[in-house]
Amino acid sequence: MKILHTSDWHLGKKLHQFDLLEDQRYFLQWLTDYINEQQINLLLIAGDIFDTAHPPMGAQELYNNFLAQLFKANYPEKIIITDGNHDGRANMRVPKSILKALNIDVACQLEEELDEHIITFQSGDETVLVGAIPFLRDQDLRKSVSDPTIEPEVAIRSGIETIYANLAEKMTARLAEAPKIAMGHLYTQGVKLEIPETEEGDQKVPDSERPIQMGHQASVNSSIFPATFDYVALGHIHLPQQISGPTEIHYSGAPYPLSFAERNYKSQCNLITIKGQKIQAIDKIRIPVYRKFITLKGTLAEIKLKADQFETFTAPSLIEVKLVEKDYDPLLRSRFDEWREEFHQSQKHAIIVKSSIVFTHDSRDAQQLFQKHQINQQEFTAEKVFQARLELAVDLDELTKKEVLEAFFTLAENTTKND
Ligand SMILES: [Mn+2]
Repeated sequence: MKILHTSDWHLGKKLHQFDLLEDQRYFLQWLTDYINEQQINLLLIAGDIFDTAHPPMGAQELYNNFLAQLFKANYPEKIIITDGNHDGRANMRVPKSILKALNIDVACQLEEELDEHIITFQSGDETVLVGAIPFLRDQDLRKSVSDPTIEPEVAIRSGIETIYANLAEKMTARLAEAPKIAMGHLYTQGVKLEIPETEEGDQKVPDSERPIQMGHQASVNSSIFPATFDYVALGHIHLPQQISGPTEIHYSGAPYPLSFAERNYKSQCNLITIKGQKIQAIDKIRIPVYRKFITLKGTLAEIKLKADQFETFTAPSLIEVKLVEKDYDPLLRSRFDEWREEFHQSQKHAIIVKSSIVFTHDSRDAQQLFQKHQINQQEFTAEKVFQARLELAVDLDELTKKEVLEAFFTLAENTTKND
């Protein structure tokens, strides 16, 4: 039996007003072809199919056409979907009964009986059990811990742990000898949010990405997934990776970059092959690159030189420009805009979708202000300024500050800067 694990499609996502729908269409076409060529029996999607609770029409159409296309084909025989923190529950719930008739199971909220989350899937003479747990929201978890003196994060963690422990027990009771797969959409401790190397030598994913990926949920220790599970199919983290723990715990990662910070991720799906009641192999299946995401940093003169040097993939590359000039120049923005206009008219292989300007020797009054708040001017970003201001807010407690900051990061991510 062949099982494919994917997650975090974020259909409907825009990158600084640039619609990624074509990137998503390209991936779904590849996925449809791959599933049928390889005769995949079961497809697992571990949350965040959509980017928002109310995705644009184009994204919904793309998703519906994808499901319809798969339904007409022989493979997969079944699809199991869990809800992520970005998916709106109502949106996922409405078609649940229709999807069920098409052999598509959707877990969009925690049911009273955990048994309802266990799906028995049979293909030929092989059977697997899948425990499909959606993104667990605070209200799902608060029920299980009634002691008000317990810290919310501790209560959430122990709530999640209890759910997976009970799920393992119930799956064993259902069919002890069958291979067992647990699904989830959550943040696990020890997860890597960093990429090994980038073109500019940046080693880290910017801080701004962390709170978004973590959501409002406490992170769990990988030890909450007992060895009863043969494989844990996770979503929520966009960098594909295996988590060390009692069993095979994997994030499939997002199938394409969703921000410039993710430009060097190598996107994949995980292929799980089961033979004779056991997992025989877990393979990383590379997803073809539709386009390159490129960050260019330097003076306007340097950017102009660099901008003409990329190879073309299936679609034009998307470029983020970080202009860094020494001395303050009030005309730089208009000079850059002019050149960008020319650049877009003169070629078809790249599109500049984001830009920012930093003056390292800026001597205007702003300098004093930012020095006072200990912001290094080279790191002068809206996020840093907001963070510094928030630190001065004596009337807010730490938890509120954390929540306000997360909300700001989410807004900042969705807002076009300097355009
Ligand atoms: Mn998520």
